[in-house]
Amino acid sequence: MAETKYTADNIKVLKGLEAVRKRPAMYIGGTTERGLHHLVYEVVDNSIDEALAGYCDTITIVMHANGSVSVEDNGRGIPVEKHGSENIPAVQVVMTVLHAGGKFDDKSYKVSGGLHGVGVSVVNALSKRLDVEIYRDGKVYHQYYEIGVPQKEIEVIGKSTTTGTKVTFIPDDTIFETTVFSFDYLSVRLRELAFLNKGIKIVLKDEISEKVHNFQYEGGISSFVKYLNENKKVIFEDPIYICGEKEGTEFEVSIQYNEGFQESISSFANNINTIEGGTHLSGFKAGLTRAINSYIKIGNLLKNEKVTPSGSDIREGMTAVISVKLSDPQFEGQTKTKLQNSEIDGIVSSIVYEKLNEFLEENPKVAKLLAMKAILGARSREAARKARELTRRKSVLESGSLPGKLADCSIQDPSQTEIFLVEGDSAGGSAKMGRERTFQAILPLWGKMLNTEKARIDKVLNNDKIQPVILALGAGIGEEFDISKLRYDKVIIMADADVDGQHIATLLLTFFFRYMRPLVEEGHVYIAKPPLFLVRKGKKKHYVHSVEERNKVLAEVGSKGTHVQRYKGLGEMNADQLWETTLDPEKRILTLVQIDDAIEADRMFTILMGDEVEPRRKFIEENAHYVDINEIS
Ligand code: 0RA
Repeated sequence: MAETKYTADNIKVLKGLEAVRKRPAMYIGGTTERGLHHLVYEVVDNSIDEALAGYCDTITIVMHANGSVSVEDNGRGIPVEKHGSENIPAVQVVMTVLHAGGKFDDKSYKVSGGLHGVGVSVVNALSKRLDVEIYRDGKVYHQYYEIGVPQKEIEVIGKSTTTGTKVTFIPDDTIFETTVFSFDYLSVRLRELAFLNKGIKIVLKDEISEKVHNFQYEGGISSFVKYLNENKKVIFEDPIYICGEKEGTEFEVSIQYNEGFQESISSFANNINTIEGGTHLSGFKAGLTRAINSYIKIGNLLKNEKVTPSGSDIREGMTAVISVKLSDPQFEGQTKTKLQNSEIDGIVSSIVYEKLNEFLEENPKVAKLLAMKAILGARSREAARKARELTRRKSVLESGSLPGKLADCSIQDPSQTEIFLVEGDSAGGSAKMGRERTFQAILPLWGKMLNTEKARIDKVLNNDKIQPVILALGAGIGEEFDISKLRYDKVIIMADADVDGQHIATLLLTFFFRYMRPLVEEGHVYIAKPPLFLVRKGKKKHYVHSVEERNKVLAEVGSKGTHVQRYKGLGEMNADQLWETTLDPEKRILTLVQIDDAIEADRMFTILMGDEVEPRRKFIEENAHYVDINEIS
């Protein structure tokens, strides 16, 4: 851009982009895989805004073979004429000025604002190269940038019969830890966006694998709820759908109940998944509790029952998606995903109360079901409370008692210690002998582990397989789970690599996810990976963890005089071998259990542990990466 004069504005622009490159985490949350994918969402958000303004119905995202990604929409096209008093095309302002986004179109609020709404200029600043093509006024316009800086003036490169915008960018590999996009990662969020913005067609294509996903849901968030409940037995077929508008805030919710006991509410504000909840969530809960309880009262359904349903009784077995769109969202909390706007609480609770009352009046069958379920929930809560009191008396906190089978470690400082949950008594015995007892504790598990997906909390608390785990960890469960009381830093599941072992591992993970979620979210849960084979040649021993690795080692050492032993289970290893392969921090392989996306993980556990068998088989065949397992040593 030899022609450009460095006006004060230009310098400001360069300063802005420089700030983004210096501290990318401030703008996109980080430079890991998550931050990388955030770039795509940022560009897509602009197209979603164009769609919500009513000008666009299709967004196509393509992962190209050269590692770039393009996002194309059929909206009006970003304006190309000179912007305001500045001598720069509007599109260049959008691409280079922080937060310029849709600012010159203030008729509608920018729904994608907030967490993601940093603007496409941030994507530009963090891209090795970004190309924008605009289809408008019968022409195709083009301009490109390198690390945010325009490389030429915008120019007309052809004719067009349509309108729209296409942004293609290739992330800067000096900024990001990885620049490889994941189809599955993108797919989860794009599907979510299609649910949240009913009718919009979102297409995701991968040029390399030739995979294509098409998302378009005329049912919007009701389709979302059905998707989440896909493999659960629902107690009524059509989700309840409620929406309303008040003081410029739009709110909608879809509710369906299943035969389970979990409460699962996914909340969104301006399309952002508010993991930490906030005022829209509290407003929804308040409105729901009030509506159901007033229905129960008016119908005198409680008769002479002593307990009144609480909010959580009413939400037992409920799957819901709530979505609010507001003009000036404020976020707080650790991950800035908690909606803060105080006015939203009252707005949402009054919409929900009013509209749910109408629904209950018009749908007496479903209304009765919900009321009865709530009353039943209240009764079992009472039972659970009694059970808990019993357990608490027995618990570590009060009596200091630890489970009989636990071989505890001697160090007291929980940040230094680990506990192995070991499948089977014989492996448990070897582990007890082979461990380093100062910091490693062993708890053998035996028999049939309870499927906590299908049990109420009182049953979980009293289960003789689960109770030792709760007592050993020492941090309680459910709403009373307190991670600061955790007795070990690492909780390591050690099971055989066969189907039974995987089943036990999954049951334990389900239990942790449902009843000790912070344990998983804060990265305390690991899976030990015992070797599958021992390849021995002379005195040299190689423990290997897969068939491929075995073949590689065999090729390296040569087959003559080589002996291969296959381990069928942990029980076949003696104490020394167990130490060498699976316990020794220097040599073992541990996989950290990580939750990338709580909504998808929730669905996954439902499928893995829920009622229906066929979807589970299909799911395991297809994928299981939402509890993403990253290998660390
Ligand atoms: C402001 C005004 C107009 C279009 C857009 C923004 C726009 C931005 C993006 C970003 C991605 N796709 C987009 N599509 C449109 C149009 C103003 C007019 O034509 O009157």
